[in-house]
Amino acid sequence: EQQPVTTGAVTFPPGFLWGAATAAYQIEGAAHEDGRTPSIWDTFAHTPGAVANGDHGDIACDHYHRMPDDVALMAELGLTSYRFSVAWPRIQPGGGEVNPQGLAFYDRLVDELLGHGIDPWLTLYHWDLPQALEDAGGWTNRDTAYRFADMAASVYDALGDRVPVWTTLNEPWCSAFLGYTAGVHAPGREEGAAGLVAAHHLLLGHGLVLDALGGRDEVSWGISLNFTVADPIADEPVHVEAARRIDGLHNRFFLDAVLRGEYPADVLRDTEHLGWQHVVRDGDLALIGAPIDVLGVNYYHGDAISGVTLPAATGLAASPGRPGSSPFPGAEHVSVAPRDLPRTAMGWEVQPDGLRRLLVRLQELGAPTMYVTEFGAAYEDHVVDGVVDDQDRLAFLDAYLRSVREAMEQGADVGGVFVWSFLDNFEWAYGYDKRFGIVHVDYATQARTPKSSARWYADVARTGSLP
Ligand code: PNW
Repeated sequence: EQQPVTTGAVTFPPGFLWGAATAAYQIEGAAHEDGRTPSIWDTFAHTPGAVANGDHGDIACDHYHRMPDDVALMAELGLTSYRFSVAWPRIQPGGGEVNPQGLAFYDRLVDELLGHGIDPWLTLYHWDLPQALEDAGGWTNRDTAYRFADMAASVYDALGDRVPVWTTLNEPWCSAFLGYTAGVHAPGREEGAAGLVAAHHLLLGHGLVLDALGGRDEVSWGISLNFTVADPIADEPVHVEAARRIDGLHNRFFLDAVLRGEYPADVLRDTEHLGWQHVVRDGDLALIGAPIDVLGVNYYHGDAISGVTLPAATGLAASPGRPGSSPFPGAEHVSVAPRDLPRTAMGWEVQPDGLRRLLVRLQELGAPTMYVTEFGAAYEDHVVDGVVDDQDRLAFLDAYLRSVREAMEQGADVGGVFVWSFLDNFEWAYGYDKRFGIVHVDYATQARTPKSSARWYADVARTGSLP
């Protein structure tokens, strides 16, 4: 089923969006300023052994202080859109009362973007839950969904007049299953079915926000989900069944809830013995399945799935040092089998055709207009005479974009793409070791240097075509 990736010039339709993405905790720093209090990621990162090298986001890219220069650089690179997230612990430090100084930062950011002709795309939750709310149970506590809707309303009151596109959650699969089941992301809980409970409450939060703020003409609403393309390693029942389980937990659980207001019957059956389903109350799924305007698609790689536990299995839980538990409750026996494909510095397979297949499938499943809200790669960058000539990342982005264009030719309605990431940044459990930026950051000096991929992407954005 893999198709060869095209070569030669490829043109995208007029109006196609060329963006880049970041997230608050990964770039902002200023962890203790203007009323901000710790999030679960501050706590987790400061827990010995949780993050590579003991790295944390106290300073990160110092974007909080360098925001105007960073926006000027985005404009220089010709980005038409910028996807960022707001830090809940700046907006509601204790999870409740609003902190005007925290909101003011995003007010300035939005004005700065608009002043440079860049569309702000705002994500309400990219993983930084106030620690105070985690202390009350975090996403395993239903009340957190209501706190989230409350926070969202405050942000919307302040910025709803200027931000055209809003997404509720970034990658709830990661928040739920890496955070509460595998324990490799904050809050570091390894509690099996807690991931399913957290996933439901995250989705409920999404639904409550749509209920309160959605359905207006002025702005678009959506959610960014992270997908895999799960292929059985061989056409044998044990592997086909395993791939179905991974597809169910990773993709369809979130997709069916959001697009159709139901959880997939097979996933409910596979996880029934875990006793989590009583948290789903009457009416929840109707809220969760409310119409959205855009679907954010985050895609890095697919997975070759084996139903037999492999000794050298890779990739099930992202963490440098700690193996963690399986992030797939009810599918603990499943392994990811390494394929003979090139890999990025994350160890992730370079598999551009997976993105074409994914987008075509999502279209068939009835997705609204899709935006690839994240694609990109970490590579070992080298600064030579002030230049980062990242031909590997450039080739990766080129191949994935060709795949997007092919999907569009095959009927997928895709309105634009966002590279992950604008800047090198705090790569969660991997800390600063892994660099995803099209702009290099020297953390000692905070100097920004656009890599070759950034110059190339600027040309792509300017011409709307791949050379
Ligand atoms: C996404 N996994 O994270 C996030 O949205 C970004 O914040 C992040 O920097 C980027 O992708 C690169 O990792 C993920 O283990 C982290 O499957 C881990 C996984 C998936 C996505």
